[in-house]
Amino acid sequence: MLANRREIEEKLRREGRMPPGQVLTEKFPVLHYGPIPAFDESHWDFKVWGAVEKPLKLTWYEFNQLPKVKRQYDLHCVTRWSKFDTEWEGVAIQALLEAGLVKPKPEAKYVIQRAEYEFSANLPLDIVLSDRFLLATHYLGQPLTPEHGFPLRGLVGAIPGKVSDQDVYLWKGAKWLRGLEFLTEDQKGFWELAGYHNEGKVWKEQRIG
Ligand SMILES: Nc1nc2c(c(=O)[nH]1)N[C@H]1C(S)=C(S)[C@@H](COP(=O)(O)O)O[C@H]1N2
Ligand SMILES: [Mo]
Repeated sequence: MLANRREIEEKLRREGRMPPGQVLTEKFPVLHYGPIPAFDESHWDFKVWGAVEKPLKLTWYEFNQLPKVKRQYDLHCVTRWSKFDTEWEGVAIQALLEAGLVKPKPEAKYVIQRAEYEFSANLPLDIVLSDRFLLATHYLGQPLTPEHGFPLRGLVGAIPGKVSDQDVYLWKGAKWLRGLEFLTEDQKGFWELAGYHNEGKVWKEQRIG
């Protein structure tokens, strides 16, 4: 078992998929600050506002009418575990753009995810618009578990086999996501204000600010 794990880890390193300072995990650790919020469908909404042509508000029912995609991601946590080829499903931001529901203003440059209990996480707009970001509802074919963000989380991961300078640590995806605020100027999120690096790029090991 252990030998096998080492072999897999060695292979990932040889393939250049293991960022510096990371180790392989096959578990899915749970990490967050504060309690797990309850989901109440009658009060839940998903909002988009700020530097967009028109604000958007969707109920859980409406959100689930949007087309969903399946994606695989390599996840890199700043606490030094990495998990590879994880299988997710959710709504791509591109789907919101294509449906005409969200039109970023030309001056929009950043997006801050707003979650339950005032949690937030900031990212540059180009990362949010890329395939590495997903509004995730399912993991391994099942709805998210409460501790991993049910009913909706912002998820940011690396695309397997496609190492990029835009790969950022997992903290930059907000569990229990309730909205996206588009911004013209960057604003730090919860962990960034607590001392984590503002950009959090994994290949540069941007762990603390
Ligand atoms: N709402 C919320 N989302 C959050 C956090 C949090 O504290 N609150 N922590 C982040 C951090 S630091 C990490 S590493 C990942 C962990 O996701 P996981 O628990 O699914 O592994 O969630 C991120 N999203
Ligand atoms: Mo974290």
